[in-house]
Amino acid sequence: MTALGQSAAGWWRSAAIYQVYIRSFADGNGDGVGDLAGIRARLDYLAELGIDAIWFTPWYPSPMDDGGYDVADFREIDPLFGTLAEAQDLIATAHAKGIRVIIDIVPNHCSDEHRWFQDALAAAPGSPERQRFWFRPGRGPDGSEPPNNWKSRFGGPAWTRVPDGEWYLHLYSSRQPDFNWDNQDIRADFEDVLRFWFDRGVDGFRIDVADGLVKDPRLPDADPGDETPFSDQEGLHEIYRSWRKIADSYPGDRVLVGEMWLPDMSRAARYLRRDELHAAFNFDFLVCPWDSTRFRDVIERTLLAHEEVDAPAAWVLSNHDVTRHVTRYGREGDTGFAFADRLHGTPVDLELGTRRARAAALLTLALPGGLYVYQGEELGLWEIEDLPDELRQDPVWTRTNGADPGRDGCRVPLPWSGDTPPFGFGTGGTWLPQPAEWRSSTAEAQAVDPASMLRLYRAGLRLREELPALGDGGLEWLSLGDGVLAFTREPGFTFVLNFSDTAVPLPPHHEVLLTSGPVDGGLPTDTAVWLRT
Ligand code: TEU
Repeated sequence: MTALGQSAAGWWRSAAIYQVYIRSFADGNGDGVGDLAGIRARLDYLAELGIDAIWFTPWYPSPMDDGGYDVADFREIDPLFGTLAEAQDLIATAHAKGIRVIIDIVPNHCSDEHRWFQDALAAAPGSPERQRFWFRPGRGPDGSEPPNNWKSRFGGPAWTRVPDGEWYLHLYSSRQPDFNWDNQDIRADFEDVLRFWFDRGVDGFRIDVADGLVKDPRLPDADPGDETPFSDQEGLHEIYRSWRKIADSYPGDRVLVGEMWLPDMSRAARYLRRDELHAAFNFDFLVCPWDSTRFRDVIERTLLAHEEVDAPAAWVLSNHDVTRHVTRYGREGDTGFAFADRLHGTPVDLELGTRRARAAALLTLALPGGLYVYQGEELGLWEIEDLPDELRQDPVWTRTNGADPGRDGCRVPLPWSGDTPPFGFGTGGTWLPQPAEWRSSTAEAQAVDPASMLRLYRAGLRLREELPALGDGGLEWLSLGDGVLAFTREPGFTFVLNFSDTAVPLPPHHEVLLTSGPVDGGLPTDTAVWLRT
């Protein structure tokens, strides 16, 4: 493949995509917040890492109530991050280095500072301006109760009342009003936003809350945990079919990736039919506890569901919403993931978590399909659970009155170099404090340490490019005993991960290609190996 060459099957079917959470990646102007200039200066690091594409979390103008997922203007760049000219330059520079660019689009809601919401507030109940959102009268004799019982995913009610007595719906913070997708203005505007960015060279979109745009128009009460009136509604498919037509009308394989936390994988796969989205994150894999049977089950179910619609799986271990997996895997007992309280405060064995994270990285890189790497996972960063409360910025923290610590702990600015904070993040401070222990986690320190997480990711990504067996395709399970997850891929590749308590012998092979930890004779507990067979 040339720099941005198209493989016959579509680059996205096997892509390794690196998630840049802009505020925390690299700071180019010394204000303590990551920005486009910082990213531009670090593109060579990403090229050397060996990823195929970058996904940028929202870079649009925003009051940053939800880290930019509260968008005030979908066609501009927030001055905190840079300018539209810089964004275009960044896209072009990434392309020149053989890296594609995916950006976040947030169609479920906007910021309360978006012009359309401001217009809606200024307009009267029943006006066309209000119909772009979900404004409703309240319940109870004086309308002082919300129109229904829906809860915000950040805690508290999903409704907020405005001075004239109406309420508006927000599935996230009260500063993120939900759009009404039955309204033609919304549909037309988002189609135009897609074109705006495709025209500027982006290779695709990661669609935020992709399952949530369409609501049951009756807005019925829902039982706790039942999201059916506002998730996975049939009307969504028509929206994504029209988006797919737009993507397909551009040259060079533009892609749509859905962010959907759906309980039923076969329902999620329906969005991946030929004329809808190209891919969707596999969150069942992310939440899977550290157990060989559970992993095998989720991998099998994923591959089956995706095969039915001929879509590639998209494996993911971490993102900016969940506890970093070094920490999750370092917990005794439940290493899965629950949003409820993030198991905050549960003791963590970072050495154990790191060993498992290394094995999980080799698993993810070896599976059929594409994968996502969340910035910092290649450095083996762990969740920062002891941030001072007064510095926490995630609305989850305030809206749950501290019951849920929120997501700031996985968003701490990256350590690049040096022995003390800000560890080369920028010339100023950092918007969240970095721990002193990150001294040995910097990209600089890890680049020269052959045993580091960074070197493991680099080696794995490079081999994944080179070995025809990896990326898109299928796998055959191999039975190597209880607690051992093993499979082969053609031609000539075997993967083994030992979840059991005792070392296991390696199956017959020609060559050990890569291991997540020391292997002498047998494969130790929580260790993975790639074999040429
Ligand atoms: O997240 C969607 C979502 O519902 C969860 O991942 C959410 O973060 C979690 O329930 C909170 O506890 C997406 C984005 O990834 C997230 O960062 C945004 O906050 C959210 O949408 C709203 O735009």
